[in-house]
Amino acid sequence: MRSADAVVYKINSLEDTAVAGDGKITYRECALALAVTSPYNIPAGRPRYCLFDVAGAIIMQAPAPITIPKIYIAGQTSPGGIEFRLGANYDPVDSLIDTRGGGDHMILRYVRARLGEHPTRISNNGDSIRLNDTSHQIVDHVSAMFGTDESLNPNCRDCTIQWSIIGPNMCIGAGHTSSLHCKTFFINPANNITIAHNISQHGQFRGINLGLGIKPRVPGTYGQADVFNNVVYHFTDETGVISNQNGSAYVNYIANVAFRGPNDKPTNNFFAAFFSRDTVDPYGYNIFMSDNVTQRTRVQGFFGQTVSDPQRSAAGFPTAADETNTCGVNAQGTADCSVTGFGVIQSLAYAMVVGITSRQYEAWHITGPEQAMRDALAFAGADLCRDGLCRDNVDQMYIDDIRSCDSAPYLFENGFPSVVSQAGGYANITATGGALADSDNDGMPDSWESQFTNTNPNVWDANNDADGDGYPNIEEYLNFVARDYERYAGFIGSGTGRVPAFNCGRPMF
Ligand SMILES: [Ca+2]
Ligand SMILES: [Ca+2]
Ligand SMILES: [Ca+2]
Ligand SMILES: [Ca+2]
Repeated sequence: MRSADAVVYKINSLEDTAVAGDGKITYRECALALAVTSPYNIPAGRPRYCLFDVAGAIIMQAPAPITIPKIYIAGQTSPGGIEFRLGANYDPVDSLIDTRGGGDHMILRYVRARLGEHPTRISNNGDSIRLNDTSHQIVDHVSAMFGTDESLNPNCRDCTIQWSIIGPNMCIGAGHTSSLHCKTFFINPANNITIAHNISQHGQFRGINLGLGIKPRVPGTYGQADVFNNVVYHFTDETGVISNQNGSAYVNYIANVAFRGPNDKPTNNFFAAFFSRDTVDPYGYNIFMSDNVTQRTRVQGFFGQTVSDPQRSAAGFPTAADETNTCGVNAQGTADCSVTGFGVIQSLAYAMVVGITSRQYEAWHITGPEQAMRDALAFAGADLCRDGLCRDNVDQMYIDDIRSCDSAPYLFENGFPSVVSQAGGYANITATGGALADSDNDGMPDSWESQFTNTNPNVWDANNDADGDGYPNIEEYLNFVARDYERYAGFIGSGTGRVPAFNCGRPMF
């Protein structure tokens, strides 16, 4: 994030209030970049770091749209963890964490955003997290659940969604205008987006629903997404969709795992489905697909399999789509209808959007699908706090549920949930300690600053970068707390533990 005039909010209260001189520093004050005068002065309108000296639920009572750019919400600093929820006075209902027009450059790490039902406050905007027409967004190790519109709804450019747990929604009579709205992860529109190592789970539609481009759309628009090493579990109708509603779609779909759950149906349910509405959408597709394990596809050697299964196409066309109008792309990124249908898919060359001429990742970033599932089950979600690992009861229950294929506990036995209490409840968070001594209020504890010659525990030096590596001192600290030095690259390929049998033992579609 790095900015010479950034400020540090050391959030010391779980309340959703904003009073400059009350001695409480709140999430709302940090999100909105408001002035604080006590216990120390913070000027308004600045790039900012939101650190947490408290643990527990922040119950939002009104929208807190992030419209001032540059914010690093550092859940890893909490002694026990932070969970955002919807408050009883929040009316009309909107999202919990929300960057919108202007709120560019956000890093959001290690928090839970769990909206919950609002049956008497009808709203179409009940997203746990929404990235709303913003750029340069990182969502890392977040648990985004219990939304009534979507649990995670990115509309962004140059953004990454990784190591997060997405869904389930609150689905039936939970407050959306539709009595059944169980649409979990909707990326629309987006460009230059990476979606990796996430778990998206338990819904009807929008397991991973990609609409690339821009809105309102213009001629010649296109967008790229790299979707790899994700786990998608239990979507009844729409496990994955790639649409061309907002532009031509360049997508690399690599080594993901999509399994059947207790209630699903093969009709229209593909990973991924191509959704193209005839000539309404004059855009094309360039899709690279490789090594995905889906409800219809096995990859030889994975999930204990030593021989090839009868394999069918992972991708398909829902009945509402027009296969003959699903076209390829030309060099300018517009539709080329000399190629149609499954011809838009290939497994030989990466899909690279116009202007990109070489791949921009290292091979070790991507594992095979079985290890990808093991890694996501081991590390996804808000699993780290200041004082150590802290995966909460909710994330743990859902991880156990996938590992065991619904045997313990058997979620969604009676269909999709209406209230949080049917879906595992909220987090039980216990603080593991209080604020660490930080004499100069720059967010870096005395004990940490004292270890280094480049930081001074008695001088406010959060934005300095004496070692010249591009990361200001405060980010060196935040990344230290997140243990990026051992975890960031070390996650990939190192996950252990049980993975379920192919398709959770259910027959191939
Ligand atoms: Ca205050
Ligand atoms: Ca300090
Ligand atoms: Ca200092
Ligand atoms: Ca540095």
